[in-house]
Amino acid sequence: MSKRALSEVDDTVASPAKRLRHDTQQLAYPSPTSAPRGPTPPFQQPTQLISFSYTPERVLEFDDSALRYFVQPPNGAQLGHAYERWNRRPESRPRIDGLLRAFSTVRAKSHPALASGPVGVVSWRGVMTRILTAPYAEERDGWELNVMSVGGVLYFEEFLSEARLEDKNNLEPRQRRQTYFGYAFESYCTADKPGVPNVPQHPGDPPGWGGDVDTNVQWCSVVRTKLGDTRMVIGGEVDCVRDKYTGTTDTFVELKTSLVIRGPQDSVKFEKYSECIARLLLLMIGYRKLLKFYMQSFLLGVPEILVGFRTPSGQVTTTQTFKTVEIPRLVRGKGPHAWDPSVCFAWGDAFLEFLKTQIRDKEERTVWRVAFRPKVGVELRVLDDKEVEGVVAGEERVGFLPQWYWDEVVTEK
Ligand code: 0WD
Ligand code: CA
Repeated sequence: MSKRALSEVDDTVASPAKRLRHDTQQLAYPSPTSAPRGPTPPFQQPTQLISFSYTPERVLEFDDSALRYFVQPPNGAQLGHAYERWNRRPESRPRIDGLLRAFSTVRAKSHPALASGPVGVVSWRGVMTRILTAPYAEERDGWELNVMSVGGVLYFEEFLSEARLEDKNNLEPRQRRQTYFGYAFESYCTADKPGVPNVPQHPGDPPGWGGDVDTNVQWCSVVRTKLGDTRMVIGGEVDCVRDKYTGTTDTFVELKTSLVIRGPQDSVKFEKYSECIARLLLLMIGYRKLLKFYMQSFLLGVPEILVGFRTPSGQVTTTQTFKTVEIPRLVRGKGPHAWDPSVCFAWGDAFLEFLKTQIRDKEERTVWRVAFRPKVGVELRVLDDKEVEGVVAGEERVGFLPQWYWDEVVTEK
């Protein structure tokens, strides 16, 4: 307490950033194993606001040119195929810009789904996934988030230090290859048109290969949803749609791969016994990974997750589809590693309320940093001028918000 009081004494002399420099606020995670007290904050079914594509040149277009359709992958697909032809987008700072362009566009059109009330949070889906699953994070899963609050809206952007960026760009060859397996699975499972099997493009391409992997190309959906009292605009990458694109999230499919350690043919024997299947899948995928799969898809309203089980060398041995909303039931009460999504939603709601309380009435150019400490909780602090410079990184920005967006929201007020 005395420490806090001290740092508040020099209020009069310092800028807000300096004033709060040593002032760290903390919020502990709830117990991951006991059900949250009180009612679980409701999570509203996501409504799509807009979609967009990134072209091979990584240009954002408000069209569905990058949208893919689900096709059944061939038996025994080899995920190492065309590894050497992978057009790999280098890791850069994960910026919020694309999502802001989409948000700005739907606001300009006065989208009816935005009429129900003010938006409280704008974030990429991957960031929200990590926030909500934080009570279950393992020791090595620490990370940092940058937050700004402008005109009552909280903006989130993951913070990657130079060192972390470097690590991500210099993956061990083995890890790189495993990352590629995931993209190759997407290639086998998707086509340009519904129901039309992929035709090989290169000599030597195996049947069903959907084309070489280009990680520049992505199709993204931006949805509106609400957690507790907070309306949120969330954007994320969607792998493909099943049969047809309806302009809603109803036909979205998330594709995943998972390593099988035991004989996948076992699953056939258990097919009739749903309990056995559930246990087997849990063993094969792992509790924590299944929580990530679930939350990632749930947040964007993706109803189906298709998992391709692969051998260590990258051969798909079997696939299994999950209905996203049914996943929590597979896990409920299944031992000490079970998780409960209501813990995540109660935590997410508490975290957002914590931010709103702490950030109230502060200078809007302020950038906040939240450190997620596994098994402990979060720490919130204000960045000093030097740190903000690091966030701006010599680009035309106010904090992490692009200048054009800042001008747009500031002139609006
Ligand atoms: O540059 C970066 N470090 C990242 C950029 C990290 C994570 C995401 N992004 C970008 C995405 O490319 C997209 O444009 O942010 C936008 C929104 O993504 P999201 O949907 O919020 O991200 P997330 O849920 O974390 O990941 C979705 C997919 C992944 O699928 P799997 O099945 O592995 O979860 O985005 C892909 C990947 O296919 N993805 C990436 N693509 C290129 N570079 C990266 C990355 N670093 N990370 C995830
Ligand atoms: Ca995926």
